Amino acid sequence: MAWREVNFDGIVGPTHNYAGLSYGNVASAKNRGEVANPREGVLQGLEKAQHLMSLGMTQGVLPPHDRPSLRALRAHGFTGSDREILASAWAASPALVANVTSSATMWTANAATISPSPDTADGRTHFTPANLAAMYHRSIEWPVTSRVLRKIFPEGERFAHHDALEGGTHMGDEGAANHNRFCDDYGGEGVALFVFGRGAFENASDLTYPGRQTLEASRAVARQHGLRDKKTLFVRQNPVAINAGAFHNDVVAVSNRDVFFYHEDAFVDPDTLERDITVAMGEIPVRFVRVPRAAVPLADAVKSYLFNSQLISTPDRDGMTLILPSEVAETPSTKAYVDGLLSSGGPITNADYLDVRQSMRNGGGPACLRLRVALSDDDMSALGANAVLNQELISELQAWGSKHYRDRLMADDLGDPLLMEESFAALDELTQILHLGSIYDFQQ
Ligand code: SUG
Repeated sequence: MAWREVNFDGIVGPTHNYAGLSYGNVASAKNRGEVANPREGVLQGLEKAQHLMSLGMTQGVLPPHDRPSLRALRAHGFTGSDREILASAWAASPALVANVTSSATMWTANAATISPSPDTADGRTHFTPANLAAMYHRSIEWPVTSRVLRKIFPEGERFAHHDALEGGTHMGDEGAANHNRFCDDYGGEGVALFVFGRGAFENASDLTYPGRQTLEASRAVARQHGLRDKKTLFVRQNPVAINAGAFHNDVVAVSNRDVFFYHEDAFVDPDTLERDITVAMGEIPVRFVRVPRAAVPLADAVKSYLFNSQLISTPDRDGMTLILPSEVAETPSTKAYVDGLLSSGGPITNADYLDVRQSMRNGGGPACLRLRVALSDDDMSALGANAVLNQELISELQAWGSKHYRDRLMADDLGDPLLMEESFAALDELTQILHLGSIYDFQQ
């Protein structure tokens, strides 16, 4: 049976803006207060999805969430009609409104951790939505994320869903951004590598920025997915990388099948890690592409998002392809490195540069915008909703975004009731396009 990796990209939401909400995320802090262009953002994201389709990849989408989150505002004690809730919350705390209006759900690498069926004890694909407890604006995402995932991957014989981990920041879980899976073919048994920032019950005094993911959270996800001990590894992210702005491991490392492309400073002891991965993989050799800091300083890796690229196997190309943000081509050290990499005779032979600047300014590169799911032909036939793209659907989404989205959004606009109403109207229409049913609170 044929297997494939499907990338589910987060659709940029109509309230995409630069509120500087993520401490430890250098781009989010730097661009605080800038003017955002949600329409350009949604079209850039769809363009990326379209590019992957043109390479023969199967491509899906996940919808943005309803923002402002009236559910969150009600939980803060605001009452009345939708307009009254927004007006009183805006009068009380524009910062709170900015948090509940963020379009951060576009970064679907943080939506969930997924273990495909060859790796799990019960032979089903397991999903745990990430609690994203480290950042308030993201901690409110998981209930809608879970509803969406359950629509697309119906619970039952093939797919199993868990709730997000309880326990607040002690059990902080950031989803697939801190998870890599090594395998030969996608349908073969894989090795899961979970990367954490700190222990839940320790004082990580070596961190200046938050270590968002804990070891205990990673272990809990692995346990509830039924992963095999010998095929599951846990490694701490290098505090040096976190303190340099790599708030998720996918800012300094990316894998695909048997290839691991990562920065020398991503892990404290890369030699031991390579040995552990090699042992866990058994017969299947892993190809490591370790990028030395002498070639690419850590600061350039974080600034350009070299490692936040998508590393993919396309049907028509022999070697693997990197889907990189344009910033990599504009940073001399990373551009030179990639040029050399392609002619080095190694596993990565192609590099495509794409413009996702609206997302990049909030610290979200190509890899942040996608959630990977390894699926068999039978899994594909069991999917619900209409979230896998074809040319017609992508054109429909482009027209939908162009019609509904503003081309200019600033912090001062977030209290505007018209923005809320426009956004809900757009999302209501989107649920019809994607056959998602009523997933938003305003539709219940
Ligand atoms: O969680 N930025 C996101 C970026 C997530 C990137 N994802 C991965 N690396 N996989 C975050 O820090 C900024 C929103 C703002 O400031 O308005 C934000 O949430």
